[in-house]
Amino acid sequence: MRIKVLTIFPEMLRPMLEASILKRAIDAGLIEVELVDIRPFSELKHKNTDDYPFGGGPGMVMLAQPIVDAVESCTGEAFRGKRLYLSPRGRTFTQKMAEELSKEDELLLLCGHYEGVDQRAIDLVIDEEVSIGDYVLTGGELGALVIIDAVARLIPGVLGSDESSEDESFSSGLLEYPQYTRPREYRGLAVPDILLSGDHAKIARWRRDRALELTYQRRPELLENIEMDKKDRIFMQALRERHGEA
Ligand code: 6SD
Repeated sequence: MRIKVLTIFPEMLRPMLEASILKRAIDAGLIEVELVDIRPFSELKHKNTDDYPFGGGPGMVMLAQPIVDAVESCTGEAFRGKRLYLSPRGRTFTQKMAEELSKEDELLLLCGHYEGVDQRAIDLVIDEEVSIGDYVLTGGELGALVIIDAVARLIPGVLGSDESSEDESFSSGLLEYPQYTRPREYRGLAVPDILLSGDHAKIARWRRDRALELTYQRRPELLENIEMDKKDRIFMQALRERHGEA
C-alpha cells in the first residue's frame, strides 16, 4: 500500500515511521509512506499556507490553493485510493474502517492545522472526513499516524505470525484477556496457575471467560454483537447472577 500524508509539519510523523513495526513494514516494501510538505506548493511570496478567517474569529485558516495543488500533485489519473481529511467533524474511525482501508492500494491523508482548512479545499479534493475520536487536537498529524498504524498492521506480512492480528480486542469483538510473562511471581502477585498447566483447552477456556468477564464489566454494549456458544452462555449467566441481575 502507498500512503501519502500531506502536512505542513512532516517532521511530526517521521519518528513514528522510523521505529518498530512500521519501520519494518516500510523497509520490507509492504507499505510506502510519502510525507508531502504542503508549504512549497504555496504561490505566495513567503510561502505562507494560512490566513485570517473571513467573518473574523480566532486563529488562522489554511489556504485552499497550496492544499489543492499538493493533493493534485499526488493524485494524477492513476490515483485510485481514498482521499481522507482528519477532522473532529468526520466519521469516527473504527477497526471496521481500518479493515476496509487496508484493502486499498493507495491512501491520501490530509492533515490540517490551526483552526482548520478552507472549506473549498475539502469540497474540491477530499472524499471523506475522518475523526479519530471526540477530543480536539492541534492538527491532523496524530490522526494520520493512528490510521497508518491501525491499517498497516492488517496488511498481510506486516505482523509476524507471532504477532497475529486476529485474536485480539475489536477483531474478536471482545476486550482482551490478561497476559502474563516471567517471572511466575512478581511483588507477591502470582501468574494464574492454569496458564502454567500446559492444558491448552483449559487455557483457551480461561482466556475466553476472562475476555467475556472484562467485556461485561467495562464495555457491555460490545457483547451484543458476539457469537456465543453453549459454554459462553453458561458462563455469562453465572456472571449476571454474581452481579445480582439474575
Ligand atoms: C485543523 C485539525 C485537524 C485539528 C482533530 C481530529 C480529531 N479527531 N480531533 N482533533 C483535528 C484535526 C484537530 O487541524
